[in-house]
Amino acid sequence: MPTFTKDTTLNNIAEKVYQNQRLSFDEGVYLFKHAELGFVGSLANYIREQKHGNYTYFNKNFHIEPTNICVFDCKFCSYSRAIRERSTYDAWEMSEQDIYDKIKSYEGKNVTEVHIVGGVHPKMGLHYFATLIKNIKTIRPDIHIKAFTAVELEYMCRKAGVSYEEGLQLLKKAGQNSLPGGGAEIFNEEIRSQICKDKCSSEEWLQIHETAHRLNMPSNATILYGHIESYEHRVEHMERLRNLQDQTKGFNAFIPLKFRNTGNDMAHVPECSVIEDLRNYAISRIFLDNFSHIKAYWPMIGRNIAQLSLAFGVDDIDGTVDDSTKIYTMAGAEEQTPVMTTEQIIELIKQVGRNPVERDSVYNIIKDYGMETCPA
Ligand code: V47
Ligand code: SF4
Repeated sequence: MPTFTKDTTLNNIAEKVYQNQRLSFDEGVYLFKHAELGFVGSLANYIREQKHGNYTYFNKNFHIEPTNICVFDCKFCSYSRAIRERSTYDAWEMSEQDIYDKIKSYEGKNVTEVHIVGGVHPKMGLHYFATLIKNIKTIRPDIHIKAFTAVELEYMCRKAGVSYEEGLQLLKKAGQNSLPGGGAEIFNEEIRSQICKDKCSSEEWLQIHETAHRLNMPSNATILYGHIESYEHRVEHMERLRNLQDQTKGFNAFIPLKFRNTGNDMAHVPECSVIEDLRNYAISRIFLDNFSHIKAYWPMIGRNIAQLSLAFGVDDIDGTVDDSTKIYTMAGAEEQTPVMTTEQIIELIKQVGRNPVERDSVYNIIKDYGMETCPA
């Protein structure tokens, strides 16, 4: 077994990784507190290549954000507007027809997924969204609909007076296929009460994902990191996800989201460094042994760091995205026009010596692009 460092605890952790053994909470925290980027990077890359070789996944998708009107007031959110601000220039509410027109604008284009999330609008409820999903599926029967964070779902179900199971069953019957990973933020309730106090609790977030998995609706999971949380909070968050994944196996990907501080009530909190972003990807890859995929969301982190992340445990960079709306751009994300053509995404992956693979929303391979034109 190679020795990486003089630190015996780190060497023991490395040995566990090479023997496919699960790390404990304390070991996860130890990595965050004591391991350098090179150390965690090489362990994460080992796991990534064990699981996926050189494959780097992406899909052809686009986003719809029906509204940024929101009943909640998360301190880190740059994009939501209260209902009383609905007539201000930067608030929007798409009509049903706007949404159908957007779906129709992709006619003849071989996108495979639409990602629908937005603010939690007081007037757009469960039955409204069930009809919307049903009509989208009529217009575009082949498309995979990944929609509604657990935060939106908790509110919809509560307002409609139905259980999570009843609400999700209705949406599934209408044509919703899976759930995105948003709204998880940081599960620790003390931190949650400081950054997003009104919205669904960590327990509710986990219950909704557990219910979805039971109904055969897979989902993703996120973490919002790099603000006022501690390393213990990050590991606690991942441990709770790892426990649920042991039970359900319903999570596809884990998506770390870097806190961005432009235009929100946490603008005084500095953003973390690129080194910390990469360490966070790597430690996620090492700790979440039962998650198949770690995703770098390139519109948020930028194309260059997304490329770098592929050497630090990441195997998925989301998709072509075509996001004309604003959740990240308003928070200061790298990409002001988050859209890449398939050719650009393939080039981005090949440039760093990885093998681009187009996938569908549940990671069936659609096309393997090989590695024939590798970088200089
Ligand atoms: O939950 C909001 C985050 C999330 C900020 O499942 C911010 O494939 C950083 O979850 N700085 C929603 N992050 C988006 C999301 C997502 C994105 C891409 C793919 C998938 C998927 C899911 O956006 C929110 C919140 O954590 N967010 N504001 C901010 N200032
Ligand atoms: Fe609303 Fe989501 Fe923004 Fe929170 S993060 S205020 S729930 S849109």
